[in-house]
Amino acid sequence: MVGYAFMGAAHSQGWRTAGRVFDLPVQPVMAAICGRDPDAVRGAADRLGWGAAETDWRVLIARDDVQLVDICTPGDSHAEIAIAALEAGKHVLCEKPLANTVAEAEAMVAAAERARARGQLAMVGFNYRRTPAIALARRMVAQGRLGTLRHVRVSYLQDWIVDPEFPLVWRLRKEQAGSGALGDLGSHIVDLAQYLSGEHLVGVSALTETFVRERPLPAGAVAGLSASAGGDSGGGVPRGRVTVDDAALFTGRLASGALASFEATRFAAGRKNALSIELNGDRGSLAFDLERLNELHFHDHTEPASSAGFRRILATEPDHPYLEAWWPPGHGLGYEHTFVHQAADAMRSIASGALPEPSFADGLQVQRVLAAVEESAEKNSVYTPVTPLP
Ligand code: 4PW
Repeated sequence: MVGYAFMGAAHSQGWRTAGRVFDLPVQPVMAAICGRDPDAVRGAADRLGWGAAETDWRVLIARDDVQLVDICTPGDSHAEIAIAALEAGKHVLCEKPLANTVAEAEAMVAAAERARARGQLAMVGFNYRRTPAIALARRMVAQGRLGTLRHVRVSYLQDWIVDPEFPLVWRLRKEQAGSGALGDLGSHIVDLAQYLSGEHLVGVSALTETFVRERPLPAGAVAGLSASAGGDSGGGVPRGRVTVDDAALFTGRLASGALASFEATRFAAGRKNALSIELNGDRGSLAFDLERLNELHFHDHTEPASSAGFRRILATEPDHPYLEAWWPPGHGLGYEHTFVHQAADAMRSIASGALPEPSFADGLQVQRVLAAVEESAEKNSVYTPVTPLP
């Protein structure tokens, strides 16, 4: 693994647990973790359960005992590490968004295709697909339970930078993160809208905004979604420019003609990690809220109106996705389990040789949607086509 902050810890949890819960055809072994600070990475290795610590990712991917490289760094290093690892014959799992630009994502897909011919995995970490209720919703859409899809309505709301004095962490710098709420949160909801509908977006119309344009510089290295500002004893806190969006709102058209709406923001005071989805078809609707992630709401529009209505499905039955290996019905799962399922799915794809879902090509397609959103927003919401995959 490269990186050991929030996502590194979440992925480590997945690698540690997957083989103990699921009956996997191949077992993950946590060989080595990499970060630049020798003491910090040694501490992370001990804390997270890795066998060795490295300070140079090139050395990490050259190790004979490393067969898969899990990239949990900010987006500016995804392409370089992923391409080098694939070319060194390693399988790769890369955190989302796949890259910071479409060009980088295209180069990663080209490397993934070459590697696929050699039997290597290249998978992107859209972990929320692995929430049992979301995977169940996908199954129900594919079974035709919603009929012809008309609407997809998704939002992903957080509030950790509402305070204008929250420091300028890497997620607020374009050169590291690529974009702001759009790439960090919007990439998830674009992926989910496309995964659940089984369709690609063909065009978008967007607004983005940066509400707070300058922030104090952080006190030191920052992990997770909290941080404190630095400063000196005399001259106050040095400040820097926010170079990403704070919020992105957009509408889109799916290939079938269904309409989709998206909202991604870090300024929704009181909303911590509120990812909600609703799909409406001519035979029914589905609704999901990550803050109640064991539940899926379904309305069957073919039932008599007198008794029809949304009903709550508790997605904890053994025949629901991923639930065969967990607890008895009603004993729900949480955020971290999505990473366990991701690790298990990666192991299964490696063993079967099946194209992983989501693949690097899926990651590139999302990247193209994000680029179209940025282009549309620059042109004051002009409808902008999404470049299709070949
Ligand atoms: O899943 C989310 C991420 O993609 C996390 O809750 C935080 O917000 C970290 O980055 C995004």
